Amino acid sequence: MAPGDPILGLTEKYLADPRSNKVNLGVGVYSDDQGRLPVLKAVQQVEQALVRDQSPRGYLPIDGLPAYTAATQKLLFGAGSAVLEAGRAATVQTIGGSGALRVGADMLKQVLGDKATLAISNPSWGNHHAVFRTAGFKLIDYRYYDAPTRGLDFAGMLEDLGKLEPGTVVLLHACCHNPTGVDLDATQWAQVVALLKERNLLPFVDMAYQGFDKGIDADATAVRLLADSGIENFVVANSYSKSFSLYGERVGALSFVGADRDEAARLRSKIKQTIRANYSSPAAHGAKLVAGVLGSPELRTLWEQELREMRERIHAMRAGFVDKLAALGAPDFGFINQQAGMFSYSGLSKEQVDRLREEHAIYALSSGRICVAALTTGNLDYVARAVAEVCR
Ligand code: PLP
Ligand code: TYF
Repeated sequence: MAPGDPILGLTEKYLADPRSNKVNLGVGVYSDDQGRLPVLKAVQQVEQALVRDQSPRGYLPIDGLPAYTAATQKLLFGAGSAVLEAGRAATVQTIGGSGALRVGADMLKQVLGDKATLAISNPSWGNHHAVFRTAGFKLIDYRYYDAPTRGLDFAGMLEDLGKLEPGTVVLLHACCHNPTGVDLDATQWAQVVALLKERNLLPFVDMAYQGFDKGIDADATAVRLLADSGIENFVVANSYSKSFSLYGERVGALSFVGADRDEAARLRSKIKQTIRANYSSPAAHGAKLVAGVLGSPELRTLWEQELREMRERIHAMRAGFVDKLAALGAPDFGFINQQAGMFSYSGLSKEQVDRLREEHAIYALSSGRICVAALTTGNLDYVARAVAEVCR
């Protein structure tokens, strides 16, 4: 038997739990205030049009739906970006953000050969290690999370990145760091980008939560700074699973930036070769939904509004949770308001997490990671009381 996925395995346990007051703060999925996975109105409108039109179901090109990849480039780099004007970006549609990571890893491994090494934040999303290790990379950790302050060990991060061999691939979370919720600010990003350039490192940005903290452009700060940095090559994997609430449709994209238009064309040919030998071409439906929303000014505005509602609900749940815990006399959880996105490293120990599950039917990861996007006005009080109790 292969070991199960620690996050998805916990959801299986949660689903099998008969207690009616159960709460799943394990998996990273956004719920609305009724505890349901939202179906965005903008997405529904495109889907209804697709049903009406009943177009033929041919294969997509290897690199995906052109309207989808073009719209993706504008979201990542910004409309009017110099990288896009110069034709330096090769973007392909992938099977979710995970597929983007894997296609990117396979392609880089083929190019870099035995030297292929990836530096990963400590900690990081578990699947990062699995994907790059399986693709044949050597993995190195760089310091990131500072447990005593529940914040960023920025000095340690710079020191570790500064010691990497030139050519090392550096995986960076664009925003809403999974699992900690601890992000860099714009000034810190500028320093990291300068260091990556000086040390000739290859940036690989994973952006799975664009729009979930500050907004579409602010959350893309790392990508925009890299684009303006003069660094010739970098990679972006992005996912729409969260920002369109389209988890099961597997919508993501992989972008390789080259020195110029010619290099971008060579990069595209290499990525297509990797995809062809893997799954041949991506699935059409989810890409049509995203492209339909982003291609219509009205639906795009509606989507941005729905995305804003999601991030504002998360901010409100963070604030409400912190306030309730303070009112219950729990130790200070104020740092949760400083963390970004769906996750928070709560600082709860494995024993406290076990007690939450066994005594209160509240599921969290043994690392103490909780998904704050699963808190609702209906379960907030219950969860805060249980957390305060296991902290006593
Ligand atoms: N990258 C990070 C940091 C994630 O948290 C996730 C999780 O969903 C992904 C990538 C993968 O996204 P997808 O579900 O689109 O494969
Ligand atoms: O970290 C999470 O919870 C999300 C969802 O193998 C997820 O990224 C978790 C595990 C996994 C795939 C997606």
